[in-house]
Formats: sequence, C-alpha cells, structure tokens
Amino acid sequence: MLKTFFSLLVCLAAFSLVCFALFLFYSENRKLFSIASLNRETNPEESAGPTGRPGKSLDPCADVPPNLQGVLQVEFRTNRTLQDVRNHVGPFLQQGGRYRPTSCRAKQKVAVIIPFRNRYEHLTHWLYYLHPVLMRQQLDYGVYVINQDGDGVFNRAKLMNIGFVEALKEYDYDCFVFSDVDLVPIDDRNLYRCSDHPRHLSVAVDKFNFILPYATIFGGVSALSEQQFLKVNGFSNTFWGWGGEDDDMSQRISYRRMFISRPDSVTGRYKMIKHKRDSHNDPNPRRIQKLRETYSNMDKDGLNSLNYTVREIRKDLLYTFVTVDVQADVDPDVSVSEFNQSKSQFKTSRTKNVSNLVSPAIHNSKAL
Ligand code: BGN
Repeated sequence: MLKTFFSLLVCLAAFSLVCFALFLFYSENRKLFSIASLNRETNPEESAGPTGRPGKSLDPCADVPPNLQGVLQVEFRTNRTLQDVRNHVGPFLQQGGRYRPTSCRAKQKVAVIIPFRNRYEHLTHWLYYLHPVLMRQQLDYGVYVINQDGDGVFNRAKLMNIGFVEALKEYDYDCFVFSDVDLVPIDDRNLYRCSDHPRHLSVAVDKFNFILPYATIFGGVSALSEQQFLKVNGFSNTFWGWGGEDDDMSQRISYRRMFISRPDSVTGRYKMIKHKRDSHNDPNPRRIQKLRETYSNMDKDGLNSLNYTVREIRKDLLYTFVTVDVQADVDPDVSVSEFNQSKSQFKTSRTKNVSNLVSPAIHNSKAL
C-alpha cells in the first residue's frame, strides 16, 4: 500500500517537473514562436540551410507572403543588446546573418548591405526588427555590414559598392538592398525585393513628416537587381562626406533609361533612429558640383574603378561584418587637431586635404 503511494508520489513529482520545464521553455521563447510559425510546414528536403542546396522540389513562395503583419510597433528606447537579438532570432539564422524559408523556394536571393561606422546601438535595433521582417517576407537573404576602417572621411556609396562585390563572392545573390543602419520600416508589407526598375523603399520617413522630400530622392533604403546595378556601373566612389551620392545614383538610373519604383506612402513608412551627426561625415561641399558631372563620370567612376582593401571579415550569427580600408582622406577636423600638435609638419598635408574638399560657393548650401 505504502509502496503504491510512494510510486504515485514520484510519478506526480516527475509530471510536475516536466510541466514546469515546459512552462519555462514556452514563456522564455514566446517571441520566438511567433517567428517559428513561419517555418511550420517543413519537410526534410527543405531543411538545407542557406549555405546548403535549396530544396529543388519546393514550390516558389507566394507573391504576397502569407505571414505578414502589416503595421508594426517599433520602439527604440528599450535597452537592447546584440545578445538579446541573438536569443530572439538566432535560432532561425545561419552564421553570417543568413536565412532561407523552409516551406517554399524564395523568389529572390537578397543581399542586404549596410554602410557602417561605429553605430552599434543602431545596428542592434535594426537587426532586432529587420530579421523577423525579412523572414516573414520569405526571402533567401544575407545581411552584410560594411564597416569603414579608421577615421577618414566617410564614403557611404563606396561602402555600398564594396558590399555588392563582397556579397557576390559568397553567394549568387540577384537583388541588393542598400539600407542606412538607422532606418527601420514600420510596415512589413514593404517588401525588401527588387522589381523591374530600381526601387526606393524609404518613401515616408518620420523625420520628413512621412512625406517624400523630393521626387528624385533615392537615399535611405533602396533596392537594385544585379543587372540594374551593373547597368549604372554601381554608385560613384568619389562622394566623400555627407550627401549627394544617392542623388548621383538617381541620375545614373535615369541616364540609363530606368525609372524609380516605390511602394505607396503608407506601406513605405519608416522610423529613423535619432542621433547626432557623425563625426568625419560633414556635408560634402563639392556635392552640388559633382551632381553636374554624373553623366560624364558615370562610365569611369563606379564598380569599374572600385579599389579597397578588406581588413577583416567576421561572421556573427546576425550578420557578416566586413571591415574595409576605403583609402579615405584624413578628415579636415582630424587635421586641425594634428595641426595643434605639430604645426610645421602639418602644413603641407592640410593644404592638400582642404583644397580637395572646399568649394566656397556651395559651402553653405542647406542640406535636408
Ligand atoms: C538631400 C541630399 C541627399 C539626402 C537627402 C535626404 C544633397 C545633394 C545636394 C542637394 N542631397 O539634400 O543626399 O539623402 O537630402 O537627407 O545634399
């Protein structure tokens, strides 16, 4: 009698333990399970990861991905760490920030390229929101953070060209989405895909009161297929500092008889993470003049003249981090501090750098 009672007690204890473990597991992974629903209808054939062979027998994914949520809650004030993001989305990713849907064959192979320097907090938010969005959009994608080494003048466009070349070395991508690290979409129906014409995705940014600032704008987030990008010879490599490189691309597109396609202004809404202007990225005083030269320069300034040195390629679960030397001039601000340290030695280099950058007539032109 006593023996039966004890056996019952042991069974009860074991059962409670299992229930408790299950409760813990589900409550810890609540968020993950909403993403996991994307992967429900898996079959063994499909389970090859992004680096494996895609399941050949899979049907193509639907034109409109079925699990989209529409308008999203996006909040940047929360303290978030990269480890939080790894816990949140990591189980669905392959090293290097790679993903491929398991229930269907993705329509496009997309490399998402982020020009970067020293904005880890923004990157954390970006990864936290974008990975689930890109997964729900059923893309076969990889995230490439192209990090400019050193303190030279920033060159966003050159970093994007480098992203294009480096991503293609890894995988047969057919679409390239170029995204600022501080821009997060607030509607997941804004598909990170390429279309018949180069596509501008960030059409309604909160910073600009959700309106398109001007008709030809192509900055923020944009998408070009491999063919479209090759047709315009990529971005210019010669826009140093802030502004104009996207307008130059916009002109390249029209000179090659393509149009800019866009989502509507509801779907194309974005939140921008607020921040102070980066150092070593002051408005480029030469940008207006340079925009007059797009037509004559575009065949010789771009992918075919790109040169850089890869310093390091680091694979995180959430992204591929490529650190590159873009052969940037020393920032004039840096030169000024050097000037204080060593006046005589400095004289020649400062003259060279400043004369490269300053065009007094447009120095005060107002940037958006
Ligand atoms: C424009 C910039 C773009 C930038 C948008 C939005 C220039 C060229 C001279 C007019 N263009 O003014 O590069 O993406 O603002 O910030 O500065």
